[in-house]
Amino acid sequence: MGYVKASLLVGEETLRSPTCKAVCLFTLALLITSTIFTSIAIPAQQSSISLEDVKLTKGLADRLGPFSPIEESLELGVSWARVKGDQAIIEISKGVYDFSELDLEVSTYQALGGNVLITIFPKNREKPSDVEAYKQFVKALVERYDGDGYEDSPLLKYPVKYWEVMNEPDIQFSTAWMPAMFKGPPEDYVDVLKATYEAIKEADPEAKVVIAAPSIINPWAPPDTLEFWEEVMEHGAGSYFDVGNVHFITGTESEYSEDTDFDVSYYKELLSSHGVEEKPLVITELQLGATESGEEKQARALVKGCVRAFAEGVEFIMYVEIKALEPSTKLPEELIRSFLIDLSGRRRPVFYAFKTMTALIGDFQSVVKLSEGC
Ligand SMILES: [Ca+2]
Repeated sequence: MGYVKASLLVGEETLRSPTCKAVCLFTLALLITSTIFTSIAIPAQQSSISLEDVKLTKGLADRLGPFSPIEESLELGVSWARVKGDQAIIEISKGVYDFSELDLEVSTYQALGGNVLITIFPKNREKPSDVEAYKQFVKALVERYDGDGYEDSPLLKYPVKYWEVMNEPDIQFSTAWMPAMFKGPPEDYVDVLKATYEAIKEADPEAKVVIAAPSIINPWAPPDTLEFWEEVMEHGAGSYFDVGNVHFITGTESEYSEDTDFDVSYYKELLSSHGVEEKPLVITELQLGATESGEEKQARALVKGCVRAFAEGVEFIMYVEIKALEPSTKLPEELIRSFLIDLSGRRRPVFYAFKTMTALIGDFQSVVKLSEGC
């Protein structure tokens, strides 16, 4: 493995946009690894694998997702996939688990070099009435994919080490295209987080527990959204996750600037204001909407925002959707405007910006902020 120290000027160098200012916006030194990727086929029933081994496995040094749809993902050079570990689907009767669908999903991504984060959902998307039974489910789930050779999926190629505890639990209402994410007050979510954390660590002490992200975390967020997360932190959530989590969801280019860090700074303030120690961060949902006239800005903001987020300590970022994966009639206009490939199949500038970014910085090992100007 060799290392190349490179300096990246984010802006006109990357996107060649005629509207970019000629001056430096954000200069970062990136240590880009030139790792020789070798496919490490690990028989599922052999010796245990450490977290460090995972990072050396094919494709796992990459920092971007999603890994779906597969063909476009391979072209874009992304590697992170996010799949559901849903108790309602897996626990077919009390204490009886059917992992067949998830086994296949995980192994498909892994076979192509993808890294997998699994989002855990308790049955009914609420605090379980039987917490111990829920913990047994979580332990069985983690044991299935931890790669320690004990009760592993026979299809497992390398371990799953990142586990997200539900999704945007502050969304407690359903819409035509989106179910309620959680039913219950903030303290109930903390109870789910605690139970999940304890079960995960019992099954695999090396695993990383990722807290659910707020649906919105900025000064424009609805007051009840911010209050939900204030209360989550006040109820001691900080002791029950290893990795913080941010979502940045926008509908048009008017909702973000090219100076964005995808709300990472607001999230850090949320944690620090409640005495939560600094933690690594991930962005499990990024959505940059743009009208046709805003597509250039969308492309620039993607690259600049990703670099700024990485500089703030974000480990990996997953874009919400590369293209429509279901009939567009079901989807809101805001989401459609964020696709890298539009409904006619046209690749928007943001698609090429994404592809260029993964080629240039997809495998960086560390990032250091040198200066910030303009
Ligand atoms: Ca195992």
